[in-house]
Amino acid sequence: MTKSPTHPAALFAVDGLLTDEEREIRTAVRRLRDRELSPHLAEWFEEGRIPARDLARQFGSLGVLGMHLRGYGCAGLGAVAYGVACLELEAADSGLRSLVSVQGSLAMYAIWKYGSEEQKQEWLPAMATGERIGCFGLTEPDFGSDPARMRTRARRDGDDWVLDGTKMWITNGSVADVAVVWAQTDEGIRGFVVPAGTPGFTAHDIKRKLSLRASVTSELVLDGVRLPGSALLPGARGLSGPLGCLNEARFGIVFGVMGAALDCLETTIAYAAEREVFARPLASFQLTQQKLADMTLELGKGLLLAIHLGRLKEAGTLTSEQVSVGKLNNVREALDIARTCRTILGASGVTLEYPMIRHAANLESVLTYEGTSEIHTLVIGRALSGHSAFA
Ligand code: TGC
Ligand code: FAD
Repeated sequence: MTKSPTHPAALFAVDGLLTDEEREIRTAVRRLRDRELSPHLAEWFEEGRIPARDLARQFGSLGVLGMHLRGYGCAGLGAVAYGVACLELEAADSGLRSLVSVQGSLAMYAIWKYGSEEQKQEWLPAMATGERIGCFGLTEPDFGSDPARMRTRARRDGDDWVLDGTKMWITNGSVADVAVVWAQTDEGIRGFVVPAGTPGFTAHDIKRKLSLRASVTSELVLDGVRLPGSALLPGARGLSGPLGCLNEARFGIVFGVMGAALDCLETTIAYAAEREVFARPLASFQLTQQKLADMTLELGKGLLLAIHLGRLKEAGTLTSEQVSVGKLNNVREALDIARTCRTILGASGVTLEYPMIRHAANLESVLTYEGTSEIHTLVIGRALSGHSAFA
């Protein structure tokens, strides 16, 4: 006997946990995804190139750039609404969600949270519309997990600052109009707003990536970059400045990766219903059903965790350790789901005709950036044991 299939998210009644406004945002982002993004995803990934400016303007028109920030042209929406938008974007491609995360949660957030009124007025409205693109330079060639040891240095020269150093693996780097750059100073780590045209500032694309191909990743070189005193972010002192921004972006990833997982699972369920092996639908075999059931459990738990963390964020009680719990769990499970879905498609699963190998390849970067899985494990371990494994 056959029954009509149930959608995986329906088993967890996730829809009922969202407000009408959050569902409307989901519909709007999904519409853009279906019409403007999905037809091009395989091509952008294969070519390793995206129309970043056009995309930024489209995301700006939709209102998702800095949508969780208040004022300066931003919508001031809740954390779950932002999360739902990340989920829908990452169901398209992690690289496109990254463009939005880096713009809104890293570059815009840094200026919004730590910037002067003048910096906010100058940059945020144009970044919210996507007219201007931002990047966030924390990682260096020798210091990724341990940014406290960064070598980039800013020294005072009269009223000016002069920056020297190299930042590596910077999303949106070579298409950015503005870079938020973190540097050592005599008073500890400070942040700077660096307009892309400043003499001594150059950005080069990193080539031959096999993950996050639909995303611009660059090296930033700062060679005697002279900035006025007004380029300093006055509100950020020490490593807590950049780490505060990372919390925002990591939160978006908790939701986002569930979008990649859901896209894989939906595609796989449809494929397994159609594909016949041994003269029966692939979906009718117990081993396939076990994979589908196990993946649905992890997807549902991940969605519930994301919404729970979102409600905590809206209540103002979310801790950075709780964000680590969400980032570690949901990225790990999404990657596992993408790989398992790939097996169900057999050889077809290794092509760009289907999304799983693309999502799986992308999720390898997501596992590493915004704090590797090992770093989040150690953050949780520190919370549980009281002992820091970093010191
Ligand atoms: P630690 O001694 O633990 O902390 C130094 C200061 O920072 C504060 N702090 C935080 N503040 C806000 N949010 C957090 N998550 C925080 N974690 C720590 C802490 O309270 C302290 O403040 P204060 O005032 O006492 O000075 O620092 P540590 O040197 O031991 O390092 C801790 C560790 C390893 C967890 C941290 O360095 C870390 O998270 N490393 C990972 C680096 C990372 O995630 N980089 C990401 C770069 S950006 C990116 O990848 C973008 S990808 C594109 C996309 O998002 O789509
Ligand atoms: P390392 O820090 O060298 O780590 C190597 C390995 O050692 C990892 O497995 C790590 O988990 C492990 N390790 C490190 N410390 C410990 C420890 N204490 N105990 C046990 N194991 C440990 N950065 C930005 O600043 N801005 C961006 O926009 C940005 N975008 C990115 C886009 C992409 C596509 C990628 C891949 C990266 C991006 N990054 C960005 C950089 C990213 O944040 C770093 O790659 C990440 O923080 C890890 O640093 P690393 O690559 O230097 O690895």
